[in-house]
Amino acid sequence: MYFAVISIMPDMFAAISDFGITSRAIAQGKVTLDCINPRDFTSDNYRRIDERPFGGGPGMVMMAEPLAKAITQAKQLAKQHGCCVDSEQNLQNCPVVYLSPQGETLTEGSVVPMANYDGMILLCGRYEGVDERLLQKYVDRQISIGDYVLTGGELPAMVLMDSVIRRLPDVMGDDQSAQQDSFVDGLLDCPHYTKPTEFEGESVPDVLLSGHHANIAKWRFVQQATRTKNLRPDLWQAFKPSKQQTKWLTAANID
Ligand code: 9WO
Repeated sequence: MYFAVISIMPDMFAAISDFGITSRAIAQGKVTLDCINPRDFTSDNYRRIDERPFGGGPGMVMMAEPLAKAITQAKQLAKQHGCCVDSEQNLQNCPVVYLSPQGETLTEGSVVPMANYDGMILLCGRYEGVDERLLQKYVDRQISIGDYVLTGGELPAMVLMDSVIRRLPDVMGDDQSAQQDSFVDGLLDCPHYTKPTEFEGESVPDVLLSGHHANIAKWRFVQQATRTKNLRPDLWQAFKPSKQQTKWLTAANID
């Protein structure tokens, strides 16, 4: 899967390219990440990418032209990396996404289909924002990672890439773990335990040491259900249990 980030702080993305599972996915050629700096598309000596806002007000606004040229470069690179185009050479499955508090809120449900994109071009704003004309003409989707305002779109872009990359085939050590994580089945995660069996006087639930896989599966589901019902009633309301899960819920007196 191809990712391009448009950012005046490209070095931040070392967090994705140089560490952890995302770094391994890049090393294995499952993911390509290009960091494109709009400053490289300026024509003045000061490499200006921001200007005072028309109409006055605090701060600076990112200018449309350097961003437009950077996005155009990203689209070229996406095509070179095999992202599909239509008969008019327009990218078909590689949206330009602006990370913004005004965007649709990212959830595991919206992440799942993103793993089927050929690529994503992520526009990271700074200062007070981006010239509206650039957003209108070049941005396909706006995505928020939550109802708070940050100093830039780079961290949200990394959150989005991490959530998508971990869902790509064979990226996680055990494909199952990507599927079993919180939210995938609409529930919060169950508790996890590992060695030692005794920690500061606290032991491990016996069922997890029993080797009885059916009982372990039932215990883990009941834990998920209890946590979700107590902590996220909104998720619990929307959850549709299978026949087996309904039997387990009845036996555990959870409704
Ligand atoms: C700034 C702002 C202030 C008050 C109310 C809404 C606001 N939106 C923005 C905004 O979009 N700012 C741009 C991107 C430029 C400044 C840094 N940016 C940013 C993106 N801050 N916070 C985000 C963000 C992105 C995705 N999910 C959560 C926050």
